[in-house]
Amino acid sequence: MTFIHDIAPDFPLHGLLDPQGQLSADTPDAQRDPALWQRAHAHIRFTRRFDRAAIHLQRTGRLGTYASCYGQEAISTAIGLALQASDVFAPYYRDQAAQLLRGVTPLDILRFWGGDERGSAFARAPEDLPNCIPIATQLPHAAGIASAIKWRQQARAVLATCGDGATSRGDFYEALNLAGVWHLPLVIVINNNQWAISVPLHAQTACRTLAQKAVAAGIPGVRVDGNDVLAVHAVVTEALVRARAGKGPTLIEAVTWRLCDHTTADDMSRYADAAARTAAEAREPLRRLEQLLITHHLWDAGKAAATDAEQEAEIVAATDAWLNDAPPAPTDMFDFLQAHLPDDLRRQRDDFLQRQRAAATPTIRLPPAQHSEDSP
Ligand SMILES: Cc1ncc(C[n+]2csc(CCOP(=O)(O)OP(=O)(O)O)c2C)c(N)n1
Ligand SMILES: [Mg+2]
Repeated sequence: MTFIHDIAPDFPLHGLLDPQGQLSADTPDAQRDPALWQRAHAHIRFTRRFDRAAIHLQRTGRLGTYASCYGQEAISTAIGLALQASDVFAPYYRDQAAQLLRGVTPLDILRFWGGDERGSAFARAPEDLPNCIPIATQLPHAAGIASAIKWRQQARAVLATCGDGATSRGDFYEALNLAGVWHLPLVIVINNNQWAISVPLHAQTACRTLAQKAVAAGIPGVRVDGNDVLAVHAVVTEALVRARAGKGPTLIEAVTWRLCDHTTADDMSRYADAAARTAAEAREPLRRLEQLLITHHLWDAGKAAATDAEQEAEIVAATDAWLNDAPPAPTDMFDFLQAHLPDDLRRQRDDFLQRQRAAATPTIRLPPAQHSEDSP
């Protein structure tokens, strides 16, 4: 008898840049390009700086709940660098790095986490989906977009992201199955940060890897070191090239560790082992990239100071723009909901406007009418 476990295919962890900043001998030419290293490095630094500023705004009561991406920036940065402008990106809530590379602005992101609908109306990435908070619902949407692209015979790909916890949801399996059976130009990248809020991966699934979930959908599944921006860039680029060329979908599991609280509403010290966190910190993505640049004389204290000043100025400008932002129109909650409001919501909107106008018109308040107990 052969047990299914014995024949489960193996999913090795792909890597190019190790935690000491050593580049593997089999690194493809595209990932040997110092311009790519510098771009990725500058962007991870920028995203990290922006992330800190957003947490600071939340901690001082000037931003709503915020989901940090600290320690996981390499995955999203590689995605942003691998996507072409004509592709479609369906993010989840830890994809600040890719969104910034797609032309979503820091102000857009602050507006989003501040509860302002204008933060999802990206001027420079109009076809990308807005940030997705409901777990995994972006994945069937992405499969739908991919099927439209296939129907129109366009050489474009859709890339959707999700977390490890999201892979337990029906939406994940449905999207994957549809992508397989319809051979869709869809790439799904899982940010496996080992946690779904306080639920560790081993309590989430009995699977040894998340990449192997591709097997049931009949599509390729790839496992990559999510702290290695060059390896993620290589596997995502390859999957996107395949998708655009009509060669079907890919599932990518990018393995990392959530070095931050789930959101600013969480305190991971209550459930995460401090030693495991320290071990994970040693494998974070920025230091190894910095080491690679130093080895090739592309990074030094002077460059750091100049970049720091430039990035700080950009973030201060975005923060100021957010703090001085004109308030959104209250009708935004209707107007950003659906392209064509159904009648009941249209009536609610009209009613809301009427009440608002009435509230704004000063009225003389009369004392309540006197009436006897038995009046109708
Ligand atoms: C449909 C749905 N169920 C539950 C939640 C509450 N929730 C928010 S984040 C989260 C955990 C998600 O974990 P994972 O997919 O691993 O992503 P991560 O936050 O770790 O990046 C849950 C259960 C939600 N937002 N949507
Ligand atoms: Mg997770």
